[in-house]
Amino acid sequence: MLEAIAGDVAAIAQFGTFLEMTQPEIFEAVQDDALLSASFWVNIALAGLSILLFVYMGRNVKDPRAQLIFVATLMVPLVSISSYTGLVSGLTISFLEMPAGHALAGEEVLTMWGRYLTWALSTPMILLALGLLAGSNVTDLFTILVADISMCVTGLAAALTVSSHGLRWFWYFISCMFFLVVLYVLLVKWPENAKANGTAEIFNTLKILTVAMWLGYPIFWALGAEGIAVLDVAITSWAYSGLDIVAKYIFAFLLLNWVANNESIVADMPTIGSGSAASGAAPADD
Ligand code: RET
Repeated sequence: MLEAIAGDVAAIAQFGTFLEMTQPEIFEAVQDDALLSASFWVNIALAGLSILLFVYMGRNVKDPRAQLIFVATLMVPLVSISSYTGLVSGLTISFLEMPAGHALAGEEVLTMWGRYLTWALSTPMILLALGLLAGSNVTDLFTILVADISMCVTGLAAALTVSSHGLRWFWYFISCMFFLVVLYVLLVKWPENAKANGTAEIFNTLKILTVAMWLGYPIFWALGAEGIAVLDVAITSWAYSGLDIVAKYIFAFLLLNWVANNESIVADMPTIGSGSAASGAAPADD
């Protein structure tokens, strides 16, 4: 009986690390830091404008595959506006006490865990759109999507682990391994498909943009307050927000602009799941 109570107390104490500050207090802390809150509001505004622009750009798109690229890509600013609303309201931010061994050990560090959570929704949409553009087969598409979601969820675990400094970095390492799988499909598998399907030029532009931007996220995680803490929270947040602007809105604009102007190329590509998309040898069957 006593053991059970002691267990409950320990569980509440552990949970307390996440709940020490109330949501209104976190909201106030964000508002008081003009640089930090600007890094959120700028993205809310850009995501809103992007949603309107992309809906307008897609108004005449008729082919189902091109429409699917539009829907997947439109999800990116839709997830983004929700993600940043979560951050700015304090809902998806916590102050976590860093474990021994961390540069800020014992201090309460503002952790924007909502970012990592919502990346698990937005990044698969980016990759789905790219896979459709390249003409991926089902295996590569499934592989990249599960690796990507796993990368985001293990990145979330790295940020939320406060029991051990070593385990924070172990989660980070696991996340990087998943990231390597994502990079492999993007850099090795899909360029072959895109070449066979006549979308190589736009695919390669978007591939370079994506790889260059995505590499920035683990670098800033490692340099920011969650990692070795050489960058403060507001600067790290701006770094993520800046990467987001290019990796999401500029990426999406380039992709959708191309699809809207080249709908027939997309329409003539082999259907995903036809089995031979990887070789590019299959005739269009839709
Ligand atoms: C983390 C930390 C752990 C190691 C790695 C990471 C990679 C994150 C990436 C995020 C991309 C986000 C995008 C969001 C758009 O909405 C989680 C930072 C590898 C690549 C493009």
